Amino acid sequence: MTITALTETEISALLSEVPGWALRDDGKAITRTLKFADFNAAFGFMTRVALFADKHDHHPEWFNVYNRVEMTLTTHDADGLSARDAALARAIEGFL
Ligand code: H2B
Repeated sequence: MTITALTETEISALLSEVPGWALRDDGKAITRTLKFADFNAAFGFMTRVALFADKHDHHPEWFNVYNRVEMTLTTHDADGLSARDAALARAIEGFL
C-alpha cells in the first residue's frame, strides 16, 4: 500500500511539535535517542511502544543497549515520513 509522504511544511510543523526528534540527513526519517535509569526502564518503555506500534501496524526501527534506546521513525511504504510517523512520535512522547 502506498502512503502519502509528508510535505516539507508538514515535517517542519511536526519537528516543532515533538522537539526531541531530529530530521535525518536524507530528510526521510526522524530520530531520537533516549537514556533510562536502567535496562528495566528502557525495556518497559520499549514494550509500551511495541504494543502501540503493533496495534497501529507502524513500527519503529530501533536499537537498544542496556539503558539506551535509539529510535528511527520512517514509513517504508512512503519512502519517507508520513502521518503514521507523526502519530507514533506523539505516542512515544506520551510514554515518557
Ligand atoms: N512500519 C513502518 N515503519 N513503515 C511501514 O511502511 C510499515 C510498518 N508497513 N509496519 C507495515 C508494517 C506493512 O509492512 C504491513 C504489511 O502493513
